[in-house]
Amino acid sequence: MTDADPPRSITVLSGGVGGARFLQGLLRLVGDEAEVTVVANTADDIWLHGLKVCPDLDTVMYTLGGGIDAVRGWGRTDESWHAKEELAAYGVEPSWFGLGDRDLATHLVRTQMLEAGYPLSAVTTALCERWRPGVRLLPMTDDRVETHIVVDDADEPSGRRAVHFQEYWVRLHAEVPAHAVVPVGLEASTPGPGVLEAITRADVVLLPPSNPVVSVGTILGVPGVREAVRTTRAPVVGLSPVVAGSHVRGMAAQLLAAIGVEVGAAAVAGHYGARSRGGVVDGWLVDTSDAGEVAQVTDAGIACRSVPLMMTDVDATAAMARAALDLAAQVRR
Ligand code: FO1
Repeated sequence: MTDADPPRSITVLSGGVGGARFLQGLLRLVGDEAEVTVVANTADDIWLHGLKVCPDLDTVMYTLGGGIDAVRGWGRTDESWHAKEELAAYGVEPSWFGLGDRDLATHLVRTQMLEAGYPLSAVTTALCERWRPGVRLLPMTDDRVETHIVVDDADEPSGRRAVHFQEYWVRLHAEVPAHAVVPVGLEASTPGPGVLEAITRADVVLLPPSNPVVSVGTILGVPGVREAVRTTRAPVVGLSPVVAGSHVRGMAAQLLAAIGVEVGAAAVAGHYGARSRGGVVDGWLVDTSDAGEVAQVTDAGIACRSVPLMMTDVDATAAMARAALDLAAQVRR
């Protein structure tokens, strides 16, 4: 943390695995010096076997609450899969989604509360009573939004069909071309309780190395959110999810291609755009392997530094968080 007045409130727009890993480092760095609010993507959510599954909310909650399976990066540690096996034995589809027995309890509690009339934000607060993630975890919206991906399908007259994001990622392993990303319900959604205030009242807003299309991009697509990020008094700093031309993990490369954005650290910064030119970021961190792209980012009106961005452990992510807050302090002046 720089000697300048350290931020008291930090808001992070996060997806799942990548965002959660970064948040571990941020919390290690700021400890209880700052309140961290996470606005999480909910368009990966899926209704499955009558249950509402919220992968990004749960990944942040489990990772910061100590329940995550660190190898998978999602779902619960010490997991078993008996319910999944039994469903498959009945021939119940989808059988491709990894529904763990411990994880199932979260979806049962969530679905019961939703059916009792509680909004997703209230459900998330209730679940966090148990996990105590050390952040305020806010769904980007309480409305139903689901990302669908348009892929090739020879059986369709149009030659294409839309599949739920989870089918694209989990069943198809993002190995087929994504022709379009369709965030169903996004335009009709409204920001969840506390979301806009968390952005406009923050001392710093961070865009972690989450998927810029289906995670951060979707959060920015909730009507009102992009405007709040563009106009907040807080400096906005992002960390590149692309390192040396690769997304490291996940499917950012495939989805950037679907929206016609090059898979590069500077290209993603350009996609977000400089706030001074109508975009959403003031600062951007690229990995040391992409130091050659710093000038391109700076030319786009975005302050840029190259630092190690591989999230190998919490020390590494804490160093990334420190670099992001230092850059935020620099651009604030
Ligand atoms: N990812 C997989 O690759 N395979 C799975 O079977 C799987 C199941 C799963 C269950 C609950 C959950 O919260 C996440 C799960 N994920 C699985 C990860 C999930 O698809 C991604 O983390 C996000 O949707 C993308 O960020």
